[in-house]
Amino acid sequence: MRLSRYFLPTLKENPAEAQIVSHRLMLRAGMIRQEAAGIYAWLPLGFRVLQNIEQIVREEMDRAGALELLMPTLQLADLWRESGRYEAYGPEMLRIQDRHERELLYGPTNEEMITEIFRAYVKSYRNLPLNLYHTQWKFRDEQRPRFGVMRGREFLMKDAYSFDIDEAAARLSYNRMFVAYLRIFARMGLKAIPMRAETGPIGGDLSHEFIILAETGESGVFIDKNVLDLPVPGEDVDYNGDLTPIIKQWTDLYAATEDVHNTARFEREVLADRRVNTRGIEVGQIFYFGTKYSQTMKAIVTGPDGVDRPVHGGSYGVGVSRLVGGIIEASHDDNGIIWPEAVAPFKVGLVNLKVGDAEADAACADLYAKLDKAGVTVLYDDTDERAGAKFSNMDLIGLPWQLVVGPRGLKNGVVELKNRATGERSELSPEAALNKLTS
Ligand code: 5CA
Repeated sequence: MRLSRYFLPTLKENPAEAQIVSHRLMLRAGMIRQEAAGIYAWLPLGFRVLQNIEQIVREEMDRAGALELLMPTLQLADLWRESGRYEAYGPEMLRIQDRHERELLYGPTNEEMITEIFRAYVKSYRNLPLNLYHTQWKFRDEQRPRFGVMRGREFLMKDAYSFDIDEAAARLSYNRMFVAYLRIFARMGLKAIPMRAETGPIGGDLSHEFIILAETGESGVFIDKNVLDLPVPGEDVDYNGDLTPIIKQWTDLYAATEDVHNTARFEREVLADRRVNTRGIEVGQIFYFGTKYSQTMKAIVTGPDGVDRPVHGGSYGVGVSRLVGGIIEASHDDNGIIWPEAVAPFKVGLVNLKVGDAEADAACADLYAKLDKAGVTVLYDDTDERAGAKFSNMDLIGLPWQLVVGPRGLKNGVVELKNRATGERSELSPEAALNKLTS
């Protein structure tokens, strides 16, 4: 992509309304635009990151055996009356009427709708286990939308729903999602720690929140610091095998949000020098809620013994849009964002120091074409801004690599490659730079 043809409305000044660094940097880097309190338009650069995150989540959900579908944002109020949550959900729910005065709502979550889909088709244990998911916009009329996309009113969530014949099978489904979540966040360069948590309006008694540590986070957390060094399962993890050793390893060490924190247990189980009390950002939450929805909504399956019973369910959310802010909170410096390669909007920022110089233009065109051909995403700064402004812009938007090309270097046969995360720079031939970026 050529910057001269791109839409990247960066800001020089710090926006006054932004209280935390990720919100500030997302606005300054031209990633989002606020359209109303807690409602954002995703500009091209931000949208690329959002899509990269969504894709990682998709790949790991698919690997774990979940099936993707897409449910609508609008739902019938009557569906929520069946579960009893229409009234219970309160003012956070955005209620809407259509021209026929039919009551609708903008979905804050999809337990009711997926249960309705499930009960329409699935009648037998033979079709279980089943895990269906989608990535769809949600609306929650939060009392205090804040911190940009971290606590929005409209936000993108991946939500998955599992169906099993009994509690034992449902716990296996829960474990599969637990492991998939470890992988999802690790692939984004995050250390997300599963913590025992409260279930709130979703219900049930088994739940973990996945939380990344950050001073600006909204949740207070207590952890054994050894949990930070636990290994994340590789992509060869066998989802049909026994996952309990992994779950045990991750749940044996103390890690809890302040809502469920138990001081006595913390002090008994964790040596003083390993106790950490800090804050964190909840990037995902998983729930096992048993027959809470299937009982009221009559999602009944026949077991191998011929007896009918309500299906056992769980739900599993990832805050896809919140993650964009969360990753920035975890990875930035004074100059701007530092994207982990897996989610970066482009891998390389190609900087032409002297647009109009025949040699520099030709070298950049050649590098750009070759990188593109090798499948490496490039943002090519072909504008006539001065060098200093180009550098600070590249640092701000945080692409993992900056490839700097100017007439002076070319005379010596070299270009400069800078690693955004380490700040390390090296001078090397254009071919060597290509090799490094494509290998
Ligand atoms: N139905 C369940 C699981 S699918 C559910 O809704 N869970 S949740 O309420 O915990 O939301 C899932 C994830 O969405 C959270 O972990 C969080 O990362 C994200 N999320 C929740 N509320 C917001 C919000 N207001 N803004 C941005 N992200 C949010």
